[in-house]
Parts: sequence; structure tokens; C-alpha cells
Amino acid sequence: MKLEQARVIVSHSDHGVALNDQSQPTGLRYKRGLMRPLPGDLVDVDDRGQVTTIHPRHAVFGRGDHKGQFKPTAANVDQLLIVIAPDPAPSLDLLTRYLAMAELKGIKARIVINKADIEAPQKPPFTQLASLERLGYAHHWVSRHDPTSLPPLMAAIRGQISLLAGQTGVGKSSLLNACVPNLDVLTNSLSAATGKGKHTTTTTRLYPLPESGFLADSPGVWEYGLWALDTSELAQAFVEFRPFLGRCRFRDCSHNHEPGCAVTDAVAKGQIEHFRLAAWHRLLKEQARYNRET
Ligand SMILES: Nc1nc2c(ncn2[C@@H]2O[C@H](COP(=O)(O)OP(=O)(O)O)[C@@H](O)[C@H]2O)c(=O)[nH]1
Ligand SMILES: [Mg+2]
Ligand SMILES: [Zn+2]
Repeated sequence: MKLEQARVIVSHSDHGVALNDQSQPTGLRYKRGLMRPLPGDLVDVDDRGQVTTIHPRHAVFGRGDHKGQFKPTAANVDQLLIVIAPDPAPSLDLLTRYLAMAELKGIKARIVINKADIEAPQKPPFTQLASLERLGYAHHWVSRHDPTSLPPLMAAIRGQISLLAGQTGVGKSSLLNACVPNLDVLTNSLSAATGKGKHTTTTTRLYPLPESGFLADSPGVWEYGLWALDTSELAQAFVEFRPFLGRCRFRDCSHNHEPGCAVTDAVAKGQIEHFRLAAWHRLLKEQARYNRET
């Protein structure tokens, strides 16, 4: 039987759609018992559209459910595009959670400040962008009213699987439209292939970029939650803490008021910024919510 390799772009419980090497959409069916592929998965498909193999994943994007369990939503995501805007006002915690998720799952993160045509207030997170850049989180100012703002972002996402994340209203759908040519045509053909209405925004979909790579829109989120993590696991999410971890006097140090804490020492010496320690404490506090229920 002839097998073909294809990239899953949308996936439901027992069927989905993938693009083959020639970028042709193929309908997929999942054999019972075989793990359901995620958007972003590379799969082998037989000539009847049955998925026979899911190739190993290098990264998985997902979120915590209300019980604090990790729920995967997309595979092989290379980078997260965290979209913020002057309006609606950004949530610092949401930004911190997305950055943490990216670190924990080995996904690169970029910050996209949309609606650059509106003046951003001189307050966090806008005043922290340079600090975040030093930590490895590059940022891009974009606006649909400034066509020259898009090409640098397009260059940064070419050839990769990128996922748009951010609050409702920041302009994720507008960005997707600007980056993906013929988005409407594509959306219609996908709906025809899956038999779902075109306004289903509850599942993550991958859209092919003009040259190579994919851009995914995630369903609108009001809240994005992490999942249950040990204190030491969560600390790994703060990339600049890593050199100091394991050097505190207490093994289960929460990097708060404990004596001999290497992390708070580093903050005092200016090696770690205060706002990141504050972010750490807020995320750690949130974890109590999960620990109570498990
Ligand atoms: N001023 C301005 N408004 C924008 C820009 N991009 C999107 N918007 C507006 O922001 C609102 C939300 O956009 P949408 O793409 O639906 O956001 P989403 O909820 O993140 O998908 C809409 O009213 C858009 O017209 C921009 O670059 N500048
Ligand atoms: Mg949207
Ligand atoms: Zn400590």
C-alpha cells in the first residue's frame, strides 16, 4: 500500500485534514486505537486516507485544564507569537504564563505588539520589552495601518510552525489574514473537507505561509492557565533563574524570604530583574489552586 507523508492542519476526534508534499489538502481518518494526531503532526497516510503513523513530536503546545492537567492542542510548534496591544490592556500574568509555557515545552517565544498605530502607555509590559529581549524574547511592533511593519515579522516566521496566542481583541485574526494569502478560500475548502461550519473557532488550525511554514490561530482565550507543576519544575520556566537553581540553602526554596536564597541574592545584585521575581511569585501562588484539588 502506498504511503504518503502529510502535515496535519486540523484535527477532530476521528477525522482531520492534512497537506501533502504538494500542499494538496487530504482528508484523514483515524483508526480506532491509534492516537489522534494534533494539528502540526507529521503523519503517514495510506491511499484510503487512514493515518498509519504519527511521527515523533519535537514540541507540544497546550494548556492546563481546570484540574491542572496538561491538555495538548498542537504539535511541533517552533515558536509562540504572543500578541499584545495597547488596547485591550495587556494582562501581565497572561504574558508571564505564555512565556513560562514556551520555556517549559521547549518552544521559542516572540512578543508581537499589534496596533502600533495606537500609542502604548509607559507602563508594564511595554516598559519591560527591552529586558525581555535580553532574556531571548524578541519583539515586533506591527500595525495593519503600516504595511512596512509586517515584513520583519514575516521573515521571522518563514519556514517555521508558529502559533498566535493572546487575549481576545488584540488582533490575532487580523494578523492571520495579513500573513496568509487567500485565507478565505482556504478556510472554505477546509470547512468543505471536514464538514464543519467555517466559523468553528474552537480548534487550532494551521495555515500555510506564502513560502514555507505555517501559522496557527488558537481559539480565543480569556484565560490561559498553566498546569500543576512542582516548585522546581516551575522555576525552570524562568530562563534567567536557571544558573542559580540548586544553589539555595533549602532544597524546596520558594525564592521568597528564605535565608541563603541564591535567586533573591541574584535579584539584590541586579542579575535578575525585580519584575521577574514578582512574576515568579504570582505563578507559584497560582499553583496552590491545583495542589488543593489533587
Ligand atoms: N488600530 C488598530 N486596530 C486593529 C489592528 N489590528 C486589528 N485591529 C482591530 O482590533 C479588533 C480585534 O481584532 P481581531 O483580529 O478580531 O482580534 P482577535 O480577537 O485577537 O482575533 C478589531 O476591531 C480590529 O479591527 C491594528 O493594527 N490597529
Ligand atoms: Mg480572533
Ligand atoms: Zn531560593
